[in-house]
Amino acid sequence: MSGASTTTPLDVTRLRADFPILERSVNGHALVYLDSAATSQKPQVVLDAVDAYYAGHNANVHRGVHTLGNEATDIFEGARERVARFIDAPAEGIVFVRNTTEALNLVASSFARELLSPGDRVLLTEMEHHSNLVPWQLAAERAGLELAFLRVDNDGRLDLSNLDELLAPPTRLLSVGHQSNVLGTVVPLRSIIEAAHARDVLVCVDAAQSVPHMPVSVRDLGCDFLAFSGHKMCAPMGAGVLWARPELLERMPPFLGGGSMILRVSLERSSWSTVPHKFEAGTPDVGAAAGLAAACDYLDAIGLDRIHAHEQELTSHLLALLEETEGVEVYGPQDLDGRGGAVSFNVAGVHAHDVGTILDRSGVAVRAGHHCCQPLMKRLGVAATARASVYLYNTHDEIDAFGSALGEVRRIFG
Ligand code: C6P
Repeated sequence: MSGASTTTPLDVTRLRADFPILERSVNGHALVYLDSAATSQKPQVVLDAVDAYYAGHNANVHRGVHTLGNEATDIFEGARERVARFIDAPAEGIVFVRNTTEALNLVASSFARELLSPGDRVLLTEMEHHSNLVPWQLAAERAGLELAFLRVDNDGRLDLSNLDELLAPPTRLLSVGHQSNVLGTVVPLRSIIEAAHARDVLVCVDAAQSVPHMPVSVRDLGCDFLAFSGHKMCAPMGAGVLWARPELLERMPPFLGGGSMILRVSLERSSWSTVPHKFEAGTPDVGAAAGLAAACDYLDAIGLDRIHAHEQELTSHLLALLEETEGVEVYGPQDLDGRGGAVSFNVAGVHAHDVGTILDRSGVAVRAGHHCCQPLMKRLGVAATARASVYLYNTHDEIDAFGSALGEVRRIFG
């Protein structure tokens, strides 16, 4: 959790100097990177931490009797403690995985196998990323589960009018995204979790789009599982995190089998190592974990509340600019109430991919497509959207540059 409780504005000019990639140009223009919801850029301190690990300490973990092995283990286990502090959670519940997708597959596969029975219901929402949908479809098929869905209203918010009904038996688990990667909608998790727990329903949170952008406290939320990806919060690709209540991890069977996750192995059967190691089969990505710990230090030193305030200011500017632009439709909440900095839109008569390609000619990077949310695209009645998403290093001027480049799209197709 962030130690800085002040909301003093960020010194973005100074902070941008931390990110070497922001110095480059694209197609003859200064890079305007508005695709951080897909993956964030990395500050030099994170690159240095990965480099320092490989240059000075590289060895396999949890095995060595030698000095390098012990140092690598300390770095890896130190990263676990650091990440736990970042999300204000007990460290023994941190399982290192590759990304959010793997974390959610772990929960769906392992929890469903042992702790759910045929006929049990898992509640999801219409705006989930495929990573929080497909693993549950697979689990439902294997374990005979029923899936149910909270719907999205016309403002792009979750329709919670039938939440109580959907939390009733046979619902056993709710798995929900904290912030939609398409609509930017932030879900009122605290009250949803309270309602779920009142019905003895466990809650799994896909925090891929929230942990990088706002202070998130597991203790405060009271969730049972929380998944996120380091690469969206300034850390390297390959460092993903599942936090789970340790008592649940104790009861869940392993996800993958192999080295590092066992206690004893005979030819016929095996017993498992302690939690969380039971879920970390094989050699982990220690370099990425070192980078993730450095990213936690970096973001906490700035303050997640200040980052959030900065993003809110940019999002407000972005929404106003899109509203002023003729022929543009924005999907999701139209104001800052319950929304973050991922903004999807379409330009009338222009395919989202063409919008993205023309913006790129001006050095502006946005994402275009279904954003791994095909059911949500169906709900919105579109095949694809363009999406601009902001982070701590973006500036007001960059939003203006995006606006000018969007004008070019309208000029070409107008
Ligand atoms: N969204 C985007 O929107 P991975 O790829 O495993 O690190 O993250 C998957 C994932 C899960 N949940 C949400 C809400 C997400 O936004 C994402 C990743 C990216 O551009 C890539 S599709």
